[in-house]
Amino acid sequence: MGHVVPPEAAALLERARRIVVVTGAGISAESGVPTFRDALTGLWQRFDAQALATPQAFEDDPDLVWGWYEWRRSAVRRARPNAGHAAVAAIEARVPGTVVVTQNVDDLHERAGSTDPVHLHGSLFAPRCSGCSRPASLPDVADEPAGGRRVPPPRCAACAAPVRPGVVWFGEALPQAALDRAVEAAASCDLLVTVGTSGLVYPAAEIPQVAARLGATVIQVNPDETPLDAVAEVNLRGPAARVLPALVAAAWGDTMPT
Ligand code: BJW
Ligand code: ZN
Repeated sequence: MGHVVPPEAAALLERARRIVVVTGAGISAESGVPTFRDALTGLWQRFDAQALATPQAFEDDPDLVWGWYEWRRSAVRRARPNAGHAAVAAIEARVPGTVVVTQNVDDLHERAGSTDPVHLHGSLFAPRCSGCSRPASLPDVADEPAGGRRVPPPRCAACAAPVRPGVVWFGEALPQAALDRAVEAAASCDLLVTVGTSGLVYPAAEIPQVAARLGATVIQVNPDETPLDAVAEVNLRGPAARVLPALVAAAWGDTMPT
């Protein structure tokens, strides 16, 4: 695997009975899905992702924002889960009851075999009406051009309002059932592994803090420092697709599917 994991991290995983894995954009980086804070390219290079992911941006320029989501949906469809996603699924298989909580709007955990990941920030694949909230079907599109393009959002079949992405934008509430599941799991786990998140966006960033406060051990996997360094007992600095398989192998031997 090429990555050395400290034996105490492997021992923590091996001993854990209730595990929560919290993931962010970094776990999908090695699948070629840009993280949220990576510079945008193509049509979007002069925009800041933080400014596009708002209800105001969609209201001001729905074609620009819908086009951005179509472009990302197209990129995710072409991407494949990586060894980091597979390692998370291997932890679930090994320790029943493991809860995967993701901030990601891609479906790479599901495609790697995770059973029922909690999506705190929604999904690229579940658009809904911006007026009446009715679920909308996805437009059947060919791959988006590499540079992206403006695309007018489809109209709701029931009320004709524009269809919006089924994701959580800044200033919007997280889906309550997902947040409840995540907080309950964090409050009752003995080990939380946080992977590839900057730990800057709330309330998601609170979940590892809740676990730590209530006595769980936190392991963090991230090549960079984050505010979560402070709550993590072990910081594994490196890319998820290398570190997570090495961690799983160090805990249980080579049980990873290849
Ligand atoms: C690797 C790697 C590799 C790279 N391997 N790692 C408290 C204080 C201050 C502000 C607030 C607060 N509470 C709420 C707020 C406001 C706001 C907020 O948090 N703002 C902050 C910016 C300060 N929060 C909200 O608005 C939330 N809503 C809310 O609070 O509602 C209140 C309310 C209640 C009731 C009624 C109404 C309102 C909503 C937040 C929604 C976030 N949505 C987004 C967009 C989703 C859709 C989309 O994708 O387009 O979610 S923003 C974006 O950030 C996205 C992500 O899920 C989220 C987190 O990002 P993530 O995953 O951490 O990615 P990055 O890019 O930040 O970091 C990548 C990391 O990976 C880095 O650390 C790299 O080092 C690492 N990495 N390669 C491992 N190979
Ligand atoms: Zn509608």
